[in-house]
This record gives sequence, C-alpha cells and structure tokens, in this order.
Amino acid sequence: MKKFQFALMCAAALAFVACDKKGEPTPTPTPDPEPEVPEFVSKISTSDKSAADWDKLPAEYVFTTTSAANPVENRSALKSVKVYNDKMYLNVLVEWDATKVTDLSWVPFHIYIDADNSDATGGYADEFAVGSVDLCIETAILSKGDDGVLVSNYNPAIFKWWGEVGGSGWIWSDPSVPADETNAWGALVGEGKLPIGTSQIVAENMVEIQLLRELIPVEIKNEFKIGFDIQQNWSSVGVLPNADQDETGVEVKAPLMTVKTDLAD
Ligand SMILES: [Ca+2]
Ligand SMILES: [Ca+2]
Repeated sequence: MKKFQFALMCAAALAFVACDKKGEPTPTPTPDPEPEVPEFVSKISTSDKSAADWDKLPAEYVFTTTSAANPVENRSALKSVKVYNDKMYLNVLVEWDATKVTDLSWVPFHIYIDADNSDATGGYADEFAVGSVDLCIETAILSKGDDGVLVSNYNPAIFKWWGEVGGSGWIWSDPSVPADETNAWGALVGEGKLPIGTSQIVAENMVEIQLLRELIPVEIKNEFKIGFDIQQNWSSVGVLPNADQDETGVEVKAPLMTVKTDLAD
C-alpha cells in the first residue's frame, strides 16, 4: 500500500468513527490488498508434451533456421531450430536428424548467443561466419537415465567468451584460471546450479526448451543473434544456421540468426 493511500484511508476511518452516533468504535475496514501485477505466462509450455503451441504464436516473432541442402557432413545433423523470445523466456524448438544422432547416452546441445547484437564483442568464429558470440549455453538435450529411459532436462551451464573479439577456439573460461569441477569449469553459472531451463521431448527427434532469461547473468538485448550445435562424443555433428559446402567440399559458414523479442504481456 502506498503511504498516501493509507493516510487517506485512515482519515476516512477516523471520520466514520467520529460520526457514529452510538459512540461505539467502528471496526477499521480491512485495507484492500494492493493490486498484484499479473504473473506473466508464456505462450509456450514445456510440460504439455506437445509442440502444438508453436503454431499459435505471432508469426512475426517466430524465427526459424533450417538446414541447407548440402552442408559438410559434421554440420548436417540439425534439421531445424525455431526460436520465440518473449518477455521472460527464450523458447527453442529443436529438430534433428535421428539417423545422425544415434548415441543418446548424453547428447550435448549448445545455444550460442550474440547477446549485445554486436560484432565488436564476442567470438567463436569456429562454426559461424562472424565470431560475435558472447554466451555459450551448454548441457545435454537428451540423455539416458539410470533406468535406460530417455529424458530431456535442459538446465544448462552459462559461459561467456574470454577470447579475442572475433576469434576462434573453445575459450569459455578465464585462460589464467584452470577450469575444473571445483569452479564449474569456469562457467558464469554451473550446470544445474540455478533453475534456468526446462525442456521436454515432444517427438522422437524433437525437444522443446525454455530458458528463464533473468537468471542468465548477462543482459540479452531485445534484438540479438543466435546459433546452435548438437554433438556426439563432444564433437559437433550439426550446426544451425549452416550453409552448403563449396564445390571443393569445404565448409561454408553461415551468419547467426537474428531474433526479435515479443514484448507483449
Ligand atoms: Ca509445448
Ligand atoms: Ca557480441
């Protein structure tokens, strides 16, 4: 309750007491609770066992990257990734080629974000045309539980780029500090340490991921860039966006995909 409102209510209550002819104290009215800001509910649910909610989104805010027809083999295993970024959540729908992702014991999936939408920061030109990635988000998109059942529990580690601007390499921790289990491999947020992500399997080769952006300790602009890879034995087998290989079979890299945010309630 705002102080001014409360003062007004006290004055009104006092006036009422003063006018009560029977001279009995009038119970102080219970103040109305302060109106609560409605809780934001994403249009995407990762507990509905379905990707049908993606068909109902405002189309201008759904950004899709689909595999080129003829990329080099180790960039080909992702078929498509859709992104819908709303007021609170980064939602991602991932579809892969099941013939190319066969070791399901632990399937690493990375989300690379150019958070400030600027080539003047970030790196990781390894898989993309421009090394402007500021954040690497990492965990398994699929894994086999102890009972042998496939599960998806994408609650990732968050890393920032430590290399040179526009540079290459796997430089996601401070090079002057040895990265190991004791420091969560140099992550800004260790895997599973915060409830950042949820996910669910929606088809044999499809997983839906939702990340709570406010728990990612780097601001992501309303317009940003994004890319992805999926791995087997910690080597990439699929990257999006990708591009057709050149006529000599050499990889051609594609730029990251630009995403705009749906700021509607
Ligand atoms: Ca869903
Ligand atoms: Ca950047």
